[in-house]
Amino acid sequence: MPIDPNSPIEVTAFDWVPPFARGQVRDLRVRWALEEAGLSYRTRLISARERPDWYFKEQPFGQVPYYRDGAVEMFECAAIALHIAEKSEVLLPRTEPDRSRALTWLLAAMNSIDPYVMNQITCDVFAQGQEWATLRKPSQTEMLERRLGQLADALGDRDWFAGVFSVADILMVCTLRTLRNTSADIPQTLLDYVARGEARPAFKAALAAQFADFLPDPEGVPA
Ligand SMILES: N[C@@H](CCC(=O)N[C@@H](CS)C(=O)NCC(=O)O)C(=O)O
Repeated sequence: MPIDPNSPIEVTAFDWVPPFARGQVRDLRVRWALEEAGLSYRTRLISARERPDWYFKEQPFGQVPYYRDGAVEMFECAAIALHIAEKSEVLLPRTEPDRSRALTWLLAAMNSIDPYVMNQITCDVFAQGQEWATLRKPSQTEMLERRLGQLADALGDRDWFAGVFSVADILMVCTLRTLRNTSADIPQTLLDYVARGEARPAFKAALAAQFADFLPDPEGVPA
């Protein structure tokens, strides 16, 4: 679904991030949900380096994504994705038990997997080389890899966590693919799962749209 400057749906994203973060910023999850639901949207771009004061009145932490749709104003990518999912059966099954499975796995992605992934990224990328991160990393990696093994077992031979593709997979795939920037060992079942998500036309369109919104890297590194 193309970006439409007249769409009532507005997504706030950053106009620039360093090359390693491109394709990982969390507005991707919202864009992907909108693409799956067949809803057009427009973007409002803000600077990550000089975040305007007024923005903190909308998103208290100054983070992206932020979402507006008529009277609806939201932050937190999972809440926004769920709001979009309510508009489309493609994202949230209308019947049980698939619906409750989708909700369960959506929250599992954010509460049971994302914290371990973010801690790993902190050790491997943001705090790389710092003494505390070097000391923390072995036990952090062990905990993460144990959890990834359990997650792979839970998925088993299914394609998607709720049985059918759902909003839960958007959050889970996006969370897992950020591990590419880390040293964690990811079970093949989950690598295949991430590849299935990334092969969806809606994911590809969302990724291309996020890249298209970035200013060129000032150091000339290709995006
Ligand atoms: N819990 C928030 C986290 C949002 C978040 O971490 N956004 C990042 C970009 S992926 C950000 O804005 N980082 C800049 C900052 O934290 O100051 C969500 O899931 O939407």
